[in-house]
Amino acid sequence: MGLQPDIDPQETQEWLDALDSVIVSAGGERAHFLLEKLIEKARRSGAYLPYSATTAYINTIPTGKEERSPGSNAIEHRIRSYVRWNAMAMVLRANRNTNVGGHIASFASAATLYDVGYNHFWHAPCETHGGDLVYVQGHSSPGAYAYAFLSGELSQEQLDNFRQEAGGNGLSSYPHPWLMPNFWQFPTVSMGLGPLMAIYQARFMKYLGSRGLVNTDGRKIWAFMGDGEMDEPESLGAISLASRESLDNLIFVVNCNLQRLDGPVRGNGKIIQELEGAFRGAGWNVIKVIWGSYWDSLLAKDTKGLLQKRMMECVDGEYQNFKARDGAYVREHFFGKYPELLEMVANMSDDDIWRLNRGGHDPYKVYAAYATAVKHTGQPTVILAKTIKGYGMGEAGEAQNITHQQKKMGTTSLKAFRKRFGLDIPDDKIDEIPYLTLAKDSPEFAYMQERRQALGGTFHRRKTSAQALQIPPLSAFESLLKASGEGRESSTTMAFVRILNILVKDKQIGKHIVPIVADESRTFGMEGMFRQLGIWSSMGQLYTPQDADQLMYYKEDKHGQILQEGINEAGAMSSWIAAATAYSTHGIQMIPFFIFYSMFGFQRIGDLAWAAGDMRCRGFLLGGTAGRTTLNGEGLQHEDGHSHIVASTIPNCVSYDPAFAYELAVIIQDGLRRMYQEQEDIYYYITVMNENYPHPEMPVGAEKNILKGMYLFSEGSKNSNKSHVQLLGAGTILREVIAAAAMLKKEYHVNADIWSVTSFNELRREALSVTRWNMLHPAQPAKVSHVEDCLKGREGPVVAATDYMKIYADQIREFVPGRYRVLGTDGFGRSDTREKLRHFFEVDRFYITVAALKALSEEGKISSQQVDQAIQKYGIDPEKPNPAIS
Ligand SMILES: Cc1ncc(C[n+]2csc(CCOP(=O)(O)OP(=O)(O)O)c2C)c(N)n1
Ligand SMILES: [Mg+2]
Repeated sequence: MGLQPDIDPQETQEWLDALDSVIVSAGGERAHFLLEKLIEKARRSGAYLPYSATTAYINTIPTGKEERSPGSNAIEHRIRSYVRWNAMAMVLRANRNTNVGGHIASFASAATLYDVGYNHFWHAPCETHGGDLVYVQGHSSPGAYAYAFLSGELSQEQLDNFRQEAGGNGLSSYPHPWLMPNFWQFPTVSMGLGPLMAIYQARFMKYLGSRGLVNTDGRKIWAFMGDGEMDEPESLGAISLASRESLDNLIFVVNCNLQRLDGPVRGNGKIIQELEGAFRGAGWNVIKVIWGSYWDSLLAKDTKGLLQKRMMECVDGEYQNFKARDGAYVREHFFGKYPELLEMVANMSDDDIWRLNRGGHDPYKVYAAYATAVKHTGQPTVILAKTIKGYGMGEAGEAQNITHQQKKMGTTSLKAFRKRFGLDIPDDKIDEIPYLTLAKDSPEFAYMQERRQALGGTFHRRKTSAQALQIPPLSAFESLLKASGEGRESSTTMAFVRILNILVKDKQIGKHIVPIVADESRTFGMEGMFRQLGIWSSMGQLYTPQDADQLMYYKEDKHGQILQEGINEAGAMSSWIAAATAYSTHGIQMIPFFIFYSMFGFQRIGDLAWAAGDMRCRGFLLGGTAGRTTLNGEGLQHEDGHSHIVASTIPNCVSYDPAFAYELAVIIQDGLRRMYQEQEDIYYYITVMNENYPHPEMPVGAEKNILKGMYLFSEGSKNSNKSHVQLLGAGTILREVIAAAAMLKKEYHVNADIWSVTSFNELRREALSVTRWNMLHPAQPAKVSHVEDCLKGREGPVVAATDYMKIYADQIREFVPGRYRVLGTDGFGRSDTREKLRHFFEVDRFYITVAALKALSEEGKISSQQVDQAIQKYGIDPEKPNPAIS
C-alpha cells in the first residue's frame, strides 16, 4: 500500500522542519531515535504502519558523509583504463583465431568495483594480516587476468592463451583452482554457489577464530556477484544465516548492471530496491551506490524531491534503455517527464547529461561504500552498485540486450573505446588490438606496486599446501580390525562413530577434526558427541537445554567443535568446503567429516560437490544409511542406489562402499594419510549403513587390496571335479553373497571364491589407466589391472551383486575375464523390510544363487533344468515385473 497524498502540506513542512532542527542540533542518531519512538507510539495507539523494507532510490551514504579516497584518482583512472582495454583485448584476440568465446560486458561494468578493491582494500596474506578472500564473479575473470598482467604477474603469452588450456600455460575461462592452482581460490561461475559458499566461508572463519586455531583479525570475505545471479535460490538462500551469525567479516558486492544474459533482470521493476528489501529484511547492512558524483549537484538542487520521485518511478528497463541511447534521449525521456526537471538541466549540454554517471562507475562513491563496509560491525554488508553492462563498448554492445555474449568489436567501436578512456594506440595498430603495458619506470606501474606492497603484496596467489599432519597409524583403530565377537552386532555407521571418537581424541589431529551434520546426528548415533565436543555457537548457550540432566545433553558452546547446520545440506556442504580448503585459505589443515543422508548428498547438492573437486577440497563425505535396500522402510525418496555413480563422475573424489568395520578403518586411515600427510588434493565419499551384523577380523594383509577396491574375502575349496564361480559383493550385499556361496556349496556342490569389492569406481579408474598405458606403450610388456590380477587363473563365471544400480558393478566388465553377470538395484525404491526389498530388487542370496547357476549353465557346467528348478525352489516368479521399471 502506497502513502496517502499530502492533505496538509503546511503541517508536513512543520514536522520536516522539526526533524531538520533535531538533525542539525543533536545529529542523525538522535533523529533516528525520535522517529522510532514516534513509530512505536503510533503503532501502540492503533495506527497501521506497514513495514517498509526499502529506502529512497538514492545512495545510502549522503554526499557529506563519504569517506574520501587517499589515492590518486588520475593514476587509478589510467590503470583502470589499461585493465579495461586488456580485458577486452584478450577476449577479442582469443576469438579472432579460435572460436573459444569469452565475455567483455560483465567486467566492463565491474571494472571500478574491482579496481578500488585491488588498490585500497584487499590484503594479501602476509606477516601482519591473514589475507582477505575474494570471490571474483565468474564472467569477470578477464578483468582479474588483465590486472595481473599489468602488474607483471601474467605474461602476454598466457593472455593470448585465454580459454586455450589444453597445451598448457593457458588461462581458464572462469575461476578454477583445479586448472590454475596458484591463482584462483574460489570457483564461482556456477551462479549462486559463490554467494552461498562465501557466507559459510565467513562463518567458518569465525569458527576457526573462536576455537583459537587461526588469527582472523581484520580479515574480510568479499563476494562479487551479478544482479541476474541473485535469481538463484542459492544466492539468497543463506542470507539470514549471515545476519543471525553477525558475520561482519562478510561483504557482498552485487553488480547491478540491470541485465543478465537474455535481457533485463527486472525490466518492470528495480533490482536494487528488490534486493535492498530482501537484505534489509534479513538483517543486513545495505549500502546502495546508485548515482555517481555528477548527480550530486542536481540532487542538492532537488529541494522538492521531484528528481528523486522521477528516479523512483523509472523502471530498470528504462534505465537500461537510456544508456543504450544518448544524452538527448535521456533529456527527453527522463528529465522531460516534468517541466521542472527539464528546467533543472536546461543549461547542461546533451554531453553533460550523458556524463551523469552511475554509482558503480564512480571511484569516489565506490571507495566510500567500501570504506564504510569494512568498518561496519555486527552485521554483514551488501553493496548494491548500479552500473552499465558493456560500459565503454558503445555501439558494439553498451547496455544492449545482446551484450552479454558480444565477443566481437569493429574498428569504429575500438576507436570509440580508445577515445573514451584516453588510450594511446596508433590508428594503424588498433586492429591488432595490442595489449597495453606499463613501463617499469612509469608512475602507474610504481603506483600499482606501491599499493600492493601496502596491502601485503600480490593479490591473486593461492597457497597449495600447509603443514602436514601426523596421522595415527592403522593400529590406532585396532579394536575395529578384530572380529566383533559372537552376538556383538553393529553397523558400519556405528563403526564410523567409533573411528571419529578415536580421531577427536588423538593428540596430534584431534582438534583439526570438524564433524558436520545437517540435523541427522541422532539418525547416525552421533548424539553422544554433542556433550563431548560441543556444538559450535558464536553465542554459547543462552538457555538450559531440555535434556540438561542427561549424560549426552544438547550442548552449544562458543568453543564447540561440531557444526550443526540444521536441515540444510547445501549450507553444510559449503561449511565442509570451507573446512576442506582451510589448508589453502588459512594455512591450517582441517579434517571435515560431513555425514548426511546419502540421497540428500550428491543428488541434492551435486553442483557443490563438483565445485569442491575444482576447489581441491580435502575431507570426508559420508553417505549415511546408503543403498537401495539397506535403509528399509523409508521408501522412494530416501533409498539411494546411485550416489556412487554420481561420485564416480568427480575426478578427484575417491569413493568406497565398505561392508565391514575393518575396511572402513583401513580406508579412513589411508585417506587421512593421503590428504593430510601427503597433501593430495582428493576427497572421500564413503557409504555407511545402519544394518547390524557381526564383523569378522581383517584377513591378514588385506589392507593394500581393500584400498585398491577388491580383495579375496574367502576362498572356496579347490576341488577340480566341481564347478566354480567367482562371487563379487559390496556393502551390505556382500553378506547376501556370502550366504549365496554357502547355498551354492551345500545345495549344488559349487565352490565359490568370495571377493569383497570396496570400490567398483576405484577399480575402473585403475583399470582404465592401465589400458591407456598399454595402448600408448604397445612394445613394452603389458601392465595388468587389479581386477585382472585378482581374477586371472580363477575358475568359473563371475557374478557381482551390490545395493546400487547395475551399472555400478558393470563398469569393470571390460576387465573381467570370462562371463560376467551383474545384479543391482535399478528402479525407484519403496518401503518394506530389507528382506522383501532385496527380493524385489533381485539382489538377495536366492537371486545371486540363480544368477550363478544360470552362468554355469551357459558354460555347460549344469543343465538349464537345474536353473529352472532352483527358480521354483526359491519361490521366484519368472513373470515378476521388472523392478527397474515398476
Ligand atoms: C547455475 C548457472 N546457470 C546459468 C549460467 C549461465 N550464465 C552465465 S552468465 C549468465 C547471466 C549472468 O547475469 P548476471 O548475473 O547479471 O551477470 P553480469 O554478467 O550481468 O554481471 C548466465 C545465465 C551459469 N553460469 N550458472
Ligand atoms: Mg547483470
